[in-house]
Amino acid sequence: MTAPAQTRSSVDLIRAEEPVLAHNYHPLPVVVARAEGSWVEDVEGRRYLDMLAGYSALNFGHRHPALTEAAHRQLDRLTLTSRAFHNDRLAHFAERLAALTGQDMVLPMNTGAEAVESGIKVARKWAYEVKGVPADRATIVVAADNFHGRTTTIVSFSTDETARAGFGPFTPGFRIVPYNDLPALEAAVDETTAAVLIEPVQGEAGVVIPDEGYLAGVRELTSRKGCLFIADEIQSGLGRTGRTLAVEHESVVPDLVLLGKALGGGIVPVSAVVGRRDVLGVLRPGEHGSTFGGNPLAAAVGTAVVELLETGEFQRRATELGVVLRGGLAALVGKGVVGYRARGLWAGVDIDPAFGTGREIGERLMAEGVLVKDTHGSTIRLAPPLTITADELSGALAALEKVLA
Ligand code: IF1
Repeated sequence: MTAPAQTRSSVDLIRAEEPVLAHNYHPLPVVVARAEGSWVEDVEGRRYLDMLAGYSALNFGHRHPALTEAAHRQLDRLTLTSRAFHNDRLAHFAERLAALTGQDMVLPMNTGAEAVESGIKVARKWAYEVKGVPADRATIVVAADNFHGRTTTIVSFSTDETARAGFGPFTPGFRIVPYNDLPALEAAVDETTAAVLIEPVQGEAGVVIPDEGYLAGVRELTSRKGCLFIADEIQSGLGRTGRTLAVEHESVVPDLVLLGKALGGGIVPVSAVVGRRDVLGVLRPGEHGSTFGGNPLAAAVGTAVVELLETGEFQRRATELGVVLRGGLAALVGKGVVGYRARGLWAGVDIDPAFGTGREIGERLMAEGVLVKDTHGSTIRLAPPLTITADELSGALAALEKVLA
């Protein structure tokens, strides 16, 4: 922790943002200056338990020593080559990530939205070249209440008016069906369908977990109808739900898996499409790419992330601490909590509106030294680092009980 002391106060820094920073967020009024593990510290030295963990980008906590060490070591050797040349870190990263996810090939990108865009492009190309869909007729079936990112194409198939309104014209070629509804999916998939793209757990929608059998049903349906199953595991993957991938809860292997967030260890943006050779193999030189995708710093950090997940320790922690989380939330039902959905160390908690909006609960929790994020009015999202201790988690649940009392 050698950063120079910040000389401006939190209030000053928040005020300074207003005229110079685009207003596309409404953050809690905390200005973080340093962090370690599950804890962040603001410019005045107040400490907060981080129960959001960068929307799961910080699954291994802030500045996990194995990850910062990998980054430091790589910073001193090589940071960027572009894909015009090979770099000596990329093969190893791709091998280890493919092995971890049970897939053949990796397409490295940077952000989650880029992984989604890449998955869409690969699926369309596969539809034309392999499936034989007539040119420019490919469709992709998605779920209502999805969240896959912010690009123009991705918001084209969002059902959230705030995310969409004012950003048209939109990209055609998407069909939207209700989530967790296999008959609706069956009706929407036809001979033009390149892929079904879904989140195994819908994060932004409020940690919506489909019925048992849905993911296996999507796999069966897509295989039978001859289209791809693309799982967006950008938020649900890499340990969060107690498995490496959330689809493992139903022993499902998608054709393409989209990864991001935690793949960069909370240090650099790293995303990837991982998938079968006969699908990702449709890409040839010049057809897709990225200046930064697969850069050696990203590959070094990504490899260190894969190594952490190979131990199984974080998946186990998510499962075990998930029991603590669900127990604590169950005890609050009827005492300000209307209901909750949880899988692993990840929960959407519906607050009784009589007790305050999600935002107000977030502000009150902040005063108690706990940081969370609200979604859709009266729901708060809990997704602490998988490194959190049972005591820290119990402390956060006690703080929630206190602010609801
Ligand atoms: C924001 C939520 C989390 C994602 C899934 C792709 C992406 C995301 C399943 C795109 C990104 C983010 C981005 C952030 C808020 C956020 C979010 F509230 F919308 F649901 F995490 F909880 N697929 N999720 O969840 O990844 O391009 O951002 O790297 O946009 O404000 P990205």
